[in-house]
Amino acid sequence: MSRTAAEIATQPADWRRAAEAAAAFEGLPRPGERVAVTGCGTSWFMAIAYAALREAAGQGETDAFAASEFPVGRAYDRVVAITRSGTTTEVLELLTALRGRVPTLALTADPRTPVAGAADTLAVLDWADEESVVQTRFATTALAFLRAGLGEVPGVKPVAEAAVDAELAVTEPLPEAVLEAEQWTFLGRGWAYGLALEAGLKMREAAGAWTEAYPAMEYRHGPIAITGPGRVTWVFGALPEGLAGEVARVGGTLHDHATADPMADLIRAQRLAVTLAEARGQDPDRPRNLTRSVVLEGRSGSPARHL
Ligand code: F1P
Repeated sequence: MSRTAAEIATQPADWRRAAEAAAAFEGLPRPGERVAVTGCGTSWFMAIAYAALREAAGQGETDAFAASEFPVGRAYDRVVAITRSGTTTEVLELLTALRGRVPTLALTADPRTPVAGAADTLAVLDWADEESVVQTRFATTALAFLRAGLGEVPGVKPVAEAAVDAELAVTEPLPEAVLEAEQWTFLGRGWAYGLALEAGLKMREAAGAWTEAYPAMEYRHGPIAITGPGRVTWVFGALPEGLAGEVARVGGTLHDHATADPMADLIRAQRLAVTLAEARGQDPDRPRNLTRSVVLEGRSGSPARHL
């Protein structure tokens, strides 16, 4: 078994621990604060999911930005950064720029990294750190931590229930038609949109697969043109009315697990990415052209140092 597959399998326990940690942690955004959440790659997509969840919880306006595109001139009460490695240049530069102007909280797997000095407050989720280059359990555990910190969110299961769904998602066989497809489009509404983005990235990172990801209601506005026989449309969370019929009309395969927590369904997409990588003769632990973290040197066109 690859290290990536082994790390994917620990997520139910990782999320339970995240919920306990969140209950004891003081530095989370407070209800009513105007918050921005940030990160790069997978961490940015978790930021997008959390921002939508926090607004759904009625806890205040919450924006999400890729760290490289963060509007530093805007007024926020708190900025939350997610970085597994603690070394990503864009995140560190942003935290440095915000120092003394906005209180910052960083979630990381490794407190012995520069992020410890760059953020005002640190949440260390080291039990979810990964040997794998592509992120799976750290990302969902960071989201579980933030999600648990929101308390009750209307229409969204508590993290403990999501962990029960995750138990099934780590073991249940993946449908043949999904495994054998040549293309996958991931969709979601609300916070599940961030998870759709992450599913698409995971498949690209681990398996070099052709994936697309959209807000579910945007799918009919063009992207459905991609769907057809041998191609999958995968919906996280609630299935929009009429969508199943439209996917069937164009000959696509629909995957939806509307009753399962969307974060648990992301585990299925992570497993699909690993299975596909192996089927294509790639090593999921050594993804093509990728490294654990991207550190930019010099900052003006000079090459990146991949850690
Ligand atoms: C962010 C990240 C990863 C991505 C890639 C490069 O890392 O963009 O999500 O998979 O390997 O780094 P981090 O800031 O969360 O450590």
